[in-house]
Amino acid sequence: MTNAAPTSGGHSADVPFLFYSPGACSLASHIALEETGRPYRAVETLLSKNQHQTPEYLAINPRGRVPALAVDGKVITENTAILTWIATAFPEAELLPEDLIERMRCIAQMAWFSNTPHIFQRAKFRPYRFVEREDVYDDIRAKAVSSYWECMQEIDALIGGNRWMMGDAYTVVDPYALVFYGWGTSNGLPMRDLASYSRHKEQMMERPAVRAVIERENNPHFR
Ligand SMILES: N[C@@H](CCC(=O)N[C@@H](CS)C(=O)NCC(=O)O)C(=O)O
Repeated sequence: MTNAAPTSGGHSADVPFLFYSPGACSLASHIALEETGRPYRAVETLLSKNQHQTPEYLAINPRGRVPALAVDGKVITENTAILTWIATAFPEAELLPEDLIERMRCIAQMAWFSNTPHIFQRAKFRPYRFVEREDVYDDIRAKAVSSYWECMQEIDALIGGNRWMMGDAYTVVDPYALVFYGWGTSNGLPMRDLASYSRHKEQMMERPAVRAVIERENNPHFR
C-alpha cells in the first residue's frame, strides 16, 4: 500500500509489488489488491515519462506494459492473470465465485475486456501500432471510438439489472469494468446515457478500496 521501489536483486518474498501507471488499465489490479486488505507495494511506473521503457522495467516486463505483479521472485503480467491470481491467493476476499463454471465466466469476461475494448482504446491512442500510413490515422481513430462505444453499450446491457458485472456478487471483473468507464468518459463518450453502467460506476465509487486507489493514483479519469 506504500509507494516504494523494489529492492535491488529482487522483490520481497511475501509482499506482491504491483507496477502501475495512473489512468492505465493497471487500475483494475490496483483496486483488487486494495480490496484484499493484505499488504502490497504499489510502484508508480509513469507511461507519460516512458518509465515502462527503462531497462529496469523491461527486466520486469520485457513487453513494456503495465500492470505487472512481482510475487515470490516471479512476475505475472496481464490483468486477467493478475486479477485471477489475487482472487485465488486471497480466497477470504471472495473476489471470484467458487463455482468453476461461474469462475470461468468471469475469466472469459476479463479476456474480452483485454482483447476487445482495450484494443479499440489502443487503436485510438496508438494507431501507429496498426498501420504505417499516417494519413489513415484519423480513420482508424474514428472507427476505434465508434467500436469502443459499441463495447460500452454491450457492457451496459450485460450489467442490466444485476447488482454487479457478473451478478449479485462483487468480483475482480468489477474493477476491470471501471477502467473502461473511465476511459469512455475521458474519450468524451456519453457514458451517463448508459444507466446500468453508470449505476455500477457510482457503486464502485462508494467502495473504500476504490476511492483509496483512485486518490493514491490521482487517477485522471475520475476527477
Ligand atoms: N492485455 C494487457 C494490456 C496491457 C497494456 O497494454 N497496458 C497499457 C496501459 S493501459 C500499457 O502499458 N501501454 C504502454 C504501451 O503500449 O507502450 C493487460 O490487460 O494487462
